[in-house]
Order: sequence, then C-alpha cells, then structure tokens
Amino acid sequence: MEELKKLVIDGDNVEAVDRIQKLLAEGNDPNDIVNNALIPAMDKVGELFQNKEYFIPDLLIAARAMEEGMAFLKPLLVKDESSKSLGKIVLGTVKGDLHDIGKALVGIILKSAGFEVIDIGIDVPAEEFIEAIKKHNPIALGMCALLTITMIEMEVVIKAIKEAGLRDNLRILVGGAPVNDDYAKEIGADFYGPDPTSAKNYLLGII
Ligand code: B1M
Repeated sequence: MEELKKLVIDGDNVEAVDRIQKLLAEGNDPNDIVNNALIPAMDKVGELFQNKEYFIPDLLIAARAMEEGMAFLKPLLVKDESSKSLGKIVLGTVKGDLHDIGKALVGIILKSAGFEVIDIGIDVPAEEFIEAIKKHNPIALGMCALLTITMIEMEVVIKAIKEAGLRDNLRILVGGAPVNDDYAKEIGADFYGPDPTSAKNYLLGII
C-alpha cells in the first residue's frame, strides 16, 4: 500500500496500475486500496502543493495516476448495474471548480450501493443542475466543491432549485474538502458528507 501511495504521489500511472494489480492478486480489498493508498496519496500531494514543493503539473500527473487507478478498480467496486435501481442521484462539481476525483469516488460508492448515478460533470452552472433535475427527476442531488471560492456556488444552486419549485421532493447533499456541516445547514442543504460512505448511508436511510 505504501509503495502504491508513493507511486501516485510521484505520478507514475503505469507502475501504479501494475501495483494495484499485484495488491489485488495478493487478496487486498479494492476498497482498502482506495482508502489506504489512493486517497492518502492525494492528501499528501495537496500538502506538497501547499508547501510549494509541488506545482500544477505535479498535481495533474498525480491526479492522472489516481484516476487510472480508480478506473482500473471501478468494475470491482461497482456491483452489477443490471439490478433494480434504488433511485436516481444527480451528481456534479459546481461552477468554477474542476476537481473531479472526489465526485467520481462518491459516484462509484453510490452506484455500488445500487443507486443510479447521473454524473453531470465538473464546472456545472446552476442552470445545468436545474435541467438535470427536471430531466431525470432524481431523489437526490449531490454537489461537490474543493475550493473555498467555489463552495459558495452550492448556495446559488440551492436558491435556483427553490425558485424553480423543485426543492420539495429533492434531498440535497453537499461535500468536498472545504465544506462542513455548519455550512451545509447555513445554505439549506439536507446533508453534509465528509466521505462517500456517509452519503451512501444517508441515502439508504431516506429510501
Ligand atoms: Co486543486 N486544490 N487546485 N487541483 N487539488 C486542492 C483542493 C487544494 C486544497 C490544494 C492545496 O492547496 N493544498 C487547493 C484548494 C485551496 C482552497 O480553496 N481551500 C487547490 C487549489 C488551490 C487548486 C487551484 C486553484 C490551483 C491553481 O490553479 N493555482 C486549481 C483550481 C482549478 C479549478 O478547480 N478551477 C486546482 C487544480 C487542480 C488540478 C486540476 C490540477 C487537480 C484536480 C484534477 C482532477 O480532479 N481531475 C487538483 C488536485 C488533484 C488537488 C488535490 C491535490 C487533491 C484533490 C483530490 O482529488 N483529493 C487537493 C488537495 C487535497 O484535497 N488534499 C487540491 C482526493 C479526493 C478523493 O478527495 O475531492 O476531498 P476529495 O473528496 C473526498 C471527500 O471530500 C468526500 O469524499 C471524497 C472521498 O473521501 N466528498 C464528498 C467529496 N465530494 C463529496 C460529495 C458528497 C459527499 C462526500 O456528497 C454529495
């Protein structure tokens, strides 16, 4: 696990996927690989970036290694998608924010629990959230933000949802590093998830 973490920090995507294959062959659980190597690797990358030891290209190549690792593990994390859906969830990263990895992980975990996830991407403006809610009629909306300057968009989306008359039958979940429970309450969200499992458990509790 430590070796894999280092490979992701170094942005060595080829060796990282190779190491994941070895860890699986040794009998490691795919969830443990995500939680004990991939996520801690990105935390370390963030720390290096904050300390100015890493720059944007370093973030990008580390993110690529993480994404390729997750793409490899995804079929093992997501259970049979042909089984009956527990409900639709629209998921997106808010306007101005290009961070994709946490959202993708939330999507994988919700799918694996049996929800149908409609991932509408990154840098999503309020109008596109509204369009997706109208089109898919989901039981819940999940929004992610990784920047303190973009988390305020979550409130913009919630206001737009209320104005469009779509708030009543919709649960709204928010998450991402700068978000917390107090902020979720302040902007009128129903739930703040510090991790994908808490979001999954919340949703399982409301269906
Ligand atoms: Co950016 N970035 N980044 N970045 N980046 C952070 C977030 C930062 C904390 C790094 C740092 O300074 N230490 C910092 C934000 C500071 C702040 O605002 N407080 C930062 C910055 C400053 C920036 C730029 C502004 C840098 C620049 O250009 N000068 C820029 C902004 C671009 C933009 O968005 N407009 C930028 C760009 C990028 C890359 C594009 C290079 C790349 C993203 C690539 C990609 O996503 N494809 C990147 C990366 C990789 C990071 C770090 C290193 C890692 C993020 C990540 O993927 N973490 C990050 C540092 C860090 O977070 N430690 C950093 C792993 C992921 C699994 O965790 O997304 O938190 P996370 O998701 C978690 C939970 O939060 C939760 O579950 C997930 C799994 O546990 N969760 C939810 C998330 N959403 C949820 C929703 C839920 C429930 C739970 O319900 C709906």
